[in-house]
Amino acid sequence: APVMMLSRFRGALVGSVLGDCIGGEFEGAVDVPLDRVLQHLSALEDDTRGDGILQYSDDTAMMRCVADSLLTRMTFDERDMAQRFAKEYSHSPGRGYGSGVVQVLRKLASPHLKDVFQPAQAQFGGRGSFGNGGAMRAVPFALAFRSRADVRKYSRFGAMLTHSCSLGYNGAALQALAVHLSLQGALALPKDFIDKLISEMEELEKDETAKHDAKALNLSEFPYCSRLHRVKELMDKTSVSIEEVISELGNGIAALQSVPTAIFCVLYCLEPQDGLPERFGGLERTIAYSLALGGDTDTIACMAGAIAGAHYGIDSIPLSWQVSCEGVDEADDLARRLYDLYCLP
Ligand code: 8NA
Ligand code: MG
Ligand code: MG
Repeated sequence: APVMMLSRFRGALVGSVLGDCIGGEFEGAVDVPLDRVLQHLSALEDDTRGDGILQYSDDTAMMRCVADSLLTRMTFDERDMAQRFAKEYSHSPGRGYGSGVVQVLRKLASPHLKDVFQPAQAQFGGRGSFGNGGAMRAVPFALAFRSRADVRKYSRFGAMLTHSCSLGYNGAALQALAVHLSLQGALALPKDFIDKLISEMEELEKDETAKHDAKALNLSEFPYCSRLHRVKELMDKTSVSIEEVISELGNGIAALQSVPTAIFCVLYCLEPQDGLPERFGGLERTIAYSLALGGDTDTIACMAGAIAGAHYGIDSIPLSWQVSCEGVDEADDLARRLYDLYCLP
């Protein structure tokens, strides 16, 4: 049966929260044996375990601010969104925020701030953050806006509130565009899906600022395009090792080292893979595989979970996983309300 749009919306936000909560277990780990991942996942099915629910981190906390702001303002309002980030941080500072972004979040709390984009621009000696913090919270932009141009434009502005380096905000656009395409069923043709993302990123990376930022970081021009081409090469291989994925695509906290990686996880797990249980559906495979890469596991699983959830829909997500994670019901409610907004004429 075709996956209905509302199911895709719910799958996207719930998949994102699950990736964050379930992936938190291995955040920062260098080596994550698949055995340990599968153990962690089977513990979710055991309702006698009694060690409480898995908590969400900054990824979900900020995603909720983005969704709440878009729903309340019914469009992108940078001041409203900035205030929600600041308020959320001051209310729960212990959610595992990146070490740089907390300075921005403190400055955004000031009622005297004139330009809400300014604190982000002052980061890292004026170069701005290239972390994946803009990308990890970008999903609601794909659910709120119907046109691809709007998804692209507003996901970048939304990221610029904390990430002014083009590698940071273009990573957010890539994540939002991947979810946008997945919602439309584009993962049915994986090669087309990646080609569409490459042509989107060509547009964004031919910009002078993007070229300047890439050069300043010693990267070649069109850094996202070149990673996406590597994703394509890996898709063509008959077998791909974890080491290869990490060395070709990365698993770090930089957006460049995690957004293309998350996209690869989804594409690789469209089909059953050795080492992953046969009873797993595509979304379960995607989250399991994201964790096995190690590194920034909560954020990579969060981004991959959103893209996969938009493809497979809410019914592909085991209930035992959903009840094991904090914030799932709230994410489901946000998804339903974003769907109503999306459907407005
Ligand atoms: P951020 O903006 O603080 O960036 C993250 C880190 O990237 C910074 O702390 C720097 O180390 C580095 N960085 C970014 N830009 C530059 C630059 N221009 N020059 C030099 N270094 C730079 O925070 P963010 O929101 O992007 O971070 C997102 C990640 O942080 C997510 O993975 C999230 O889960 C969280 N995180 C938390 C922990 C933890 O221990 N709690 C660990 C990893 C990641
Ligand atoms: Mg996190
Ligand atoms: Mg993380």
